[in-house]
Amino acid sequence: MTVTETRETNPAAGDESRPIGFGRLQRKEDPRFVRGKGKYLDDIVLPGMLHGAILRSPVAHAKILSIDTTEALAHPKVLAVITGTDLEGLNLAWAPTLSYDVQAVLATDKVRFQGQEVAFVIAEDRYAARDALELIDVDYDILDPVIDVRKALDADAPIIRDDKEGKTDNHIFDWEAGNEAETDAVFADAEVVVSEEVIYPRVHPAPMETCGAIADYDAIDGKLTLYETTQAPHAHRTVFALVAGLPEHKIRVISPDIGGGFGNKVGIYPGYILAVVGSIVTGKPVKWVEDRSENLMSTSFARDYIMKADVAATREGKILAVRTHVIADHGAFNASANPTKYPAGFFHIFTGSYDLQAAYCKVTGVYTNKAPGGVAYACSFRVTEAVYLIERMVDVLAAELELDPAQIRLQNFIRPEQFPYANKTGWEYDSGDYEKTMRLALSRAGYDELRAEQASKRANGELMGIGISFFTETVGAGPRRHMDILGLGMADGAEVRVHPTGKAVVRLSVQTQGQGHETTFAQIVAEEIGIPPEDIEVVHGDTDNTPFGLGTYGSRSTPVSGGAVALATRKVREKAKLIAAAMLEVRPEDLEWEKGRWFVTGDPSQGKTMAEIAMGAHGTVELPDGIDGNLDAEVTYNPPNLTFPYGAYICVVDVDPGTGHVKVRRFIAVDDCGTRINPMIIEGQVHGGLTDGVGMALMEFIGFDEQGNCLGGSFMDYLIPTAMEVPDWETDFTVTPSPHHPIGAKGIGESATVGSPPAVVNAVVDALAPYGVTHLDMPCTPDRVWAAMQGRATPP
Ligand code: MCN
Ligand code: CUN
Repeated sequence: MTVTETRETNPAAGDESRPIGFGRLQRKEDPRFVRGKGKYLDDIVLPGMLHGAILRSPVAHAKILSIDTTEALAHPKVLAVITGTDLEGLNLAWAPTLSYDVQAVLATDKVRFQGQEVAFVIAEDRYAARDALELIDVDYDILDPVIDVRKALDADAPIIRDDKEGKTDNHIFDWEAGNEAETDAVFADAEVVVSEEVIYPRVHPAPMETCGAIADYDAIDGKLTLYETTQAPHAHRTVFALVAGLPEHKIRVISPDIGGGFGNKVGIYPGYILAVVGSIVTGKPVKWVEDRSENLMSTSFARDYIMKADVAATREGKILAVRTHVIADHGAFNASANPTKYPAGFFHIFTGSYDLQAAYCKVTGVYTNKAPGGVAYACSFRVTEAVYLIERMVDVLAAELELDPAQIRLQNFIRPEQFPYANKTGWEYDSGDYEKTMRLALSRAGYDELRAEQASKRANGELMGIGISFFTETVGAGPRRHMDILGLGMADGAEVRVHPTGKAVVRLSVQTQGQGHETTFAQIVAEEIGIPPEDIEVVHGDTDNTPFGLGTYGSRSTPVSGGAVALATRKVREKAKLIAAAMLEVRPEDLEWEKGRWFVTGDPSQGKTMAEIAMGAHGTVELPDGIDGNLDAEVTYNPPNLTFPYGAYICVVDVDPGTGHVKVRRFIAVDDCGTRINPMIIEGQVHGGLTDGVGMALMEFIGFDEQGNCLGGSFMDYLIPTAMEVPDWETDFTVTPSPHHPIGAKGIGESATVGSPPAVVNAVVDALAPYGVTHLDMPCTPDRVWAAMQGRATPP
């Protein structure tokens, strides 16, 4: 059954800071994680299992003249070496991407980025497979690479995708939102216009566990069991069925414990397909697990947007309109994982939290000789880029008008009575009280005292900065009518079963990567039918044992799957009512619900608990017509809209005037994700996301040299933050439930990663105001900060 209408009473209504289902519950999954008993992909060892390793291109752009595998095949422990030519014979050399492009599984004609997959060795052990890579001889004819995205569309730029018939440039798409003419008209009459080029550099999600797969193909019954590090097991199974031509019912995708995904584990990588081919070819299970450099150099990167933006305003600081043109670097294949109709993801929420008269954006996607990807790293489908742009631009405007950055935001917020609010690019924001959240953050920070402290420090030549960011997210894709990936509508299923003794199991289509679903989804069931969370088992990550759904990304698990779980559990509750009525020999209308129990109106002593009803459902009681003999229910939830969580962040930094080193001294984060299920898990999500934000703002960077060598290919060069670089987070919250979500919850998983980078950069720029600095691109490394203080161009 598909449910679209969901306006039921929100259980937290009337007591809006009450969490759901026992609230701050310790995570059910942690006993196994903290004792080292998690079962990750690389922990799985199957009998007779072989190991695969990938030979990768050392150069960014080259013709392949020849590949000689003779010596590798002669290695005593090597069973097979697969090249692109072998895959061509199986029609598998190219695979479709999630953006309707194709991507080389193994290169046949050319290599198009450093780190691209060229050959696959299968050997008895991982060491032998790795050693044999060095025995493969590839003859490359080096071509000029396209590295600078600004030159990718020049007439004389080398053509990267000459595999596509008739392709004569590196252009992928132009996509626009909003109304250009209306926006230009507002600009023409505006008193003040500020402009800036804002770059969100290429970064990488770098999860603790890299990507991998184990394929186990059984030639006798034609069944493929595929263990994968995936955030979306069901979508992967369908794509494998479509790509490899394997019957879908013969494919079982299992996603074991995942050591962090952050969007890195949404796509289907060549290594996964190669493990499958390897298992079919050798008749044995084949494991492939990438190392850190492979992960950083070849799997889905994030961002890489160059955004030229203008803001129109009045002299008093009323923001009237925003427009932007973005050049989006998608790398060598367009493999970004966004809903089909949105090639720039949800970037068109770049109007932010402000009530504008007009807005327009145009995004141009281009190919370069870099790794493919783009939609990853807690981005909520590129809301990261959108929030960074608008929150940086509001500060640019505030500086121009000499207005306080807190004041200018308060002055322009969408007001509570304007919700549901239709913005100028097509979104309907569900609910919000932005001023309340902002004022709470300002008071938690002691904003006025901070400004006073800053003034006295400045008088002493000390550099202190205060940065504000106020973000609105859009998370929880679908509805399916507007949103799909490769034609699969974005909805999610949930199934609840109550066993005869009153213990329950809930099966999900989404997949936790560390977010604590085993706890929070049990809490939703507990809230709805009163069974304690410890009596509820959460099953996920196995397509043979869970209902279909699109998976975990874009912070959609709670907004979509959480809705499915609440509604399925309410179906169980209604079914329980009919069964209880039969057991008590009364009419269902005469029953009333209290948590965990149906009782007779006016006679509370006459009632049945869920456990008694469950036994009744499976027992010998004569059940009413239309009620089958169980206490189970299933729902596919197609959300009517996305949810719009938001937050106010304030960052305080000190900059060393001698070295340009930035120290984050304080960070205040007030989030509103609607009804809160588990406050402790929410805080954990926010702490993690804030750490990401400090990392991106100050350290993380995937750069390339002119030849296309990746300069961020190891943790020696790609710097990620540790406890040393971050302060003690100061978090707080407001609660503005989503009016359309069954429990009023909005997503939280990506909010802090989305919202924090502009707060940090705004703080750094604020600290550098005495030097006349009005903008600085991330990452604000000491050399860049120091160069800005000298009035010099940003070093690369
Ligand atoms: N939650 C809650 N109350 C709410 C909203 C959420 O208690 N109102 C809880 C949820 O039930 C869930 C957690 O917070 O346990 C995150 O929920 P949600 O916002 O629905 O996000 P998802 O579960 O869909 O997680 C995806 C999101 C994304 S897209 C990225 S990227 C990211 C993130 O989560 N990757 C993560 N957080 C991560 N955290 C960890 N540890 N590891 C990752 O890979
Ligand atoms: Cu954009 S990263 Mo999360 O949606 O998996």
